[in-house]
Amino acid sequence: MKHSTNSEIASRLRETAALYEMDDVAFKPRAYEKAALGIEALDEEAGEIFRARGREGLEAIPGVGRGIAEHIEEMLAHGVFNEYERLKKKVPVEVLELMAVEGVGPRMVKMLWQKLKVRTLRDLEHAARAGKIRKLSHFGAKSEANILRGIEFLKQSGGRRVLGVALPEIERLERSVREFPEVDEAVVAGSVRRRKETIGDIDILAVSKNPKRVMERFLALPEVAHVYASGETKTLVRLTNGLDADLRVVPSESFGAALNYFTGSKAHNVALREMAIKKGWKLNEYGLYKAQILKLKSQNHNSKLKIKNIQIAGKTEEDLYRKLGLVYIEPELREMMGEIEAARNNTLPKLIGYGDLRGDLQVQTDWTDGDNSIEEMAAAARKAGLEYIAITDHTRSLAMTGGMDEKKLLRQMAEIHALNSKIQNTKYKIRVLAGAEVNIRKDGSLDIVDEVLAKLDVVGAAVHSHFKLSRAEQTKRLIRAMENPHVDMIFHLTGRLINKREAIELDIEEIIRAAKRTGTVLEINASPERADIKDEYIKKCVEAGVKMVIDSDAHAISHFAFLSFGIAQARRGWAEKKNILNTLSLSQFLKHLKNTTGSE
Ligand code: DGT
Ligand code: CA
Ligand code: CA
Ligand code: ZN
Repeated sequence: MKHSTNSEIASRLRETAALYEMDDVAFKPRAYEKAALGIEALDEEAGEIFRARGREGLEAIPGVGRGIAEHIEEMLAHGVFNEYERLKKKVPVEVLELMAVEGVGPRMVKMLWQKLKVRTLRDLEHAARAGKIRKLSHFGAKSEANILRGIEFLKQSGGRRVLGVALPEIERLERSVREFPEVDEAVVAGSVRRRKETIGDIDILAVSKNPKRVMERFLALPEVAHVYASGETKTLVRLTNGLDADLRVVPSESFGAALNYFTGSKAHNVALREMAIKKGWKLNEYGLYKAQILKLKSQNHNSKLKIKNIQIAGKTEEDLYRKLGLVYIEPELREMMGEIEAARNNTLPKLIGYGDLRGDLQVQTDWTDGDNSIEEMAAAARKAGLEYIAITDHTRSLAMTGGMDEKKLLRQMAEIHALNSKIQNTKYKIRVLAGAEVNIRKDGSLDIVDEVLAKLDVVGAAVHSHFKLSRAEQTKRLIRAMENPHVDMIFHLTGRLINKREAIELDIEEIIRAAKRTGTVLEINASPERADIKDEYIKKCVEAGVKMVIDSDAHAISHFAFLSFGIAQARRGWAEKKNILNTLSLSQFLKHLKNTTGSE
């Protein structure tokens, strides 16, 4: 049996978490869940870590303790581990597949198995359509309908993966290919390079003089589970994580043209090709060509004409755009949203850069559902290059997260002030702001009184319940929250979870007008499954002059890495530095908030 890859290990750990939860075991589910996250965030294969540094190396992975390290070692050798098999025997079903349906949790999976012998997604759909679920105790017609809706939603997502979840693994694969001795250059193209929020597959482009050897090495990678097709220049495989990957090898003189072609989008490519045709040229994945007519003198003094295509660009993307009369277009903009026109007129935005953020305004701690203390989060943020963060733990109506009430908020505020004075005397400079992620109630009022909100440096308000209100009601609810003079920003406006939960219904134009009128900032939440607000809405905010912030929504020290996905999203929405407030210094940032009486 093949060594387990990181994604296989993470899935098994996640499944084990669910299996324990079915049995109401305390603590273990969370521990396995954390270990799965730790494995997913690695930029090295666990197998390599084990080979290089043994058990100790595994135990150094965040979230992995002694016991789970042993399980990983077992998986590296046999693909499974004992404890997993023992648990799985009791409920031998496709746990993760079933739990992918929104609203279906471990306990429900167990009951569906015991009562209806549901093992797979198909079984679940059959049972729901046959009206069997509503007849179970604890279930009703409503949960049956919800399950069917969830299944429908899953089908629509069509197997597309969330970029931020898949990216670490994709980048590892990119590095592996780049390190093949015969490869001069390798880049991931396609929707991954355009940083689309979800991706259909992975397109890798490599330059080599020995494509045959490159393909052989590619097929021998441990991540490759199945080969669909393999030729000299093109190979298509399925990876162990369930994603498909495409590898193309091109000669170096075609690299720019091929990169451009395989980055897409299709519509963007088609538009470029038409521009080339209008100039009398030809554009394909090998280059931009001009036809040259050669006159060949033949012996009887009649001349023969021959057409030869001469490459006029193709080694780099920059050359290609320049020859077509365009300035360079960043991959995140290549969606036919007006970028070609803007490139021709030299009016493209100067996009916010990946190193431009100086603060993070949504950070959770162990005061509620985060893993780490305020100080640990501050230190990690500092390490991630930030100058300020706001601590924004959930407020009371989110009871399951141990939400903060007014008293607890005031206590936390005191601790934050104490921490700031302590930090001032140390070398690591970061400023911690006191904030909160306040719940917006059904009627648009908040669950923390104004007097306490007034004392916080930063207040974010968010919807965490009543997701199914009508568009008119939902819009009114949000606008009422924005009208509160203490609410500086709205967190994850639409509440969607990609592939899991649909966005709430909103009149976005009206929301943007209200944000502008009230001076409320809208958040771009960088947590991979949220990516909320989406690129299209960001562009509308840019056009309307509504300010935004990019937040990690960190619940653990490793989550500051999410910020780059938020920046990608902002770039896809044509945002410049000036549109994003947390590119500013702390003092400048605070001046843009509604309520500037904070502790600055
Ligand atoms: P995905 O994989 O669904 O997330 O989206 P993409 O954009 O990565 O699409 P994919 O993987 O089908 O193809 C990669 C790129 O190759 C695509 O963005 C543009 C280029 N491409 C593929 N098929 C065609 C085509 O039929 N015509 C043109 N002009 N370009 C194509
Ligand atoms: Ca693709
Ligand atoms: Ca593809
Ligand atoms: Zn939230």
